[in-house]
Amino acid sequence: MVKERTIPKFDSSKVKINKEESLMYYEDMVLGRMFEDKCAEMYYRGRMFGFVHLYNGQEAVSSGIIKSMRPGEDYVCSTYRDHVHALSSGVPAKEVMAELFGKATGCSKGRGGSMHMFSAEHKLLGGYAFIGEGIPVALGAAYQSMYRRKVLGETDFDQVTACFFGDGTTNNGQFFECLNMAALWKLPILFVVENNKWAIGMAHERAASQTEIYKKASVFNMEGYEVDGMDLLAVRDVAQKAIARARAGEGPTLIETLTYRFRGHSLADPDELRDPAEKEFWNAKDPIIQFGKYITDNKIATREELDAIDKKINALIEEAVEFAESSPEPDGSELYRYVFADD
Ligand SMILES: Cc1ncc(C[n+]2csc(CCOP(=O)(O)OP(=O)(O)O)c2C)c(N)n1
Ligand SMILES: [Mg+2]
Repeated sequence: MVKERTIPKFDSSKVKINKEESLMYYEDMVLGRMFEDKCAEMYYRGRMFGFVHLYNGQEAVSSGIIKSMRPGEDYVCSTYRDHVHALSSGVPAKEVMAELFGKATGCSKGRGGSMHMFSAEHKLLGGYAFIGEGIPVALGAAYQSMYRRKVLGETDFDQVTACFFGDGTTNNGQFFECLNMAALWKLPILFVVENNKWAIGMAHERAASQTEIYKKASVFNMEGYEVDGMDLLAVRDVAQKAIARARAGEGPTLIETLTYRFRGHSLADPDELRDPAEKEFWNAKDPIIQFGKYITDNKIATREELDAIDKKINALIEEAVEFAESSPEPDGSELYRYVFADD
């Protein structure tokens, strides 16, 4: 029997969520899952190249945080595990898929690939391949929100930034420096740690002197929460609180989500290090199955309605692949375009 860190089960009996909202979260998680399953298939068929890091298992974190924000207005900053954050941010699946195929129609015009999804329109600040690299970028976005409101007097400017990164990244310097500045200047930012227990093949408890990451908030006089990252409603609850605090000018929040990636670190990882009992423990917490059960048990919607969503998303992903396959490669003559903002 594996010993896993657990926290008390979130009490969903007091949650207020209507049908439309429930199905919106469910659909977003299904989109993330099916998109990634299709990526694996396309990668192994040789349609995409380079490193591809999938998000299977962690969907409740992306959907619970991003879908609780204001789409297209609030900022999102990601890592190399960025496809699903891009989808939750509203970047169309076909543009994410085309980016993975390196096509000109991709959201980064085929220049970025898997680890560099970007969309100015959807306020996606990018995926970053160096761990911790996105944290100062997100901090800058939050700083400009504060500056516009407090210094330039744009009083109704209440944009919030969500910055995602992994457990391993919290041992890097940027994490500490940026938490300090965010707390000092009361910036409207959510630092969302996706603690999936592993940094490639390094177990979190072997790398961190304090394994409960949310506790690191206290030394910066910041709010810190631990939350069941496999429970959509628990993540949504903590996100709503942190977003409200940020909008009210009350400053940043560190949210440690306890989650798990169902696949290896990247599609090049044979995933032989992790104990099968550990995988089994976390597989049983599948966030989509859990939330689907909540919806049907509470008679919010029927299984048939959920199946219809699954079918719709499946068709959308097939279309995304067709779009990516039939899109042109970036033109060689345009190699130097989009290097500077003016382009
Ligand atoms: C600055 C830097 N050092 C090392 C690496 C190599 N590297 C790639 S992923 C990774 C592990 C990160 O683990 P974690 O932050 O837990 O994120 P996860 O992959 O689990 O989502 C490392 C060390 C890197 N990308 N950037
Ligand atoms: Mg990790």
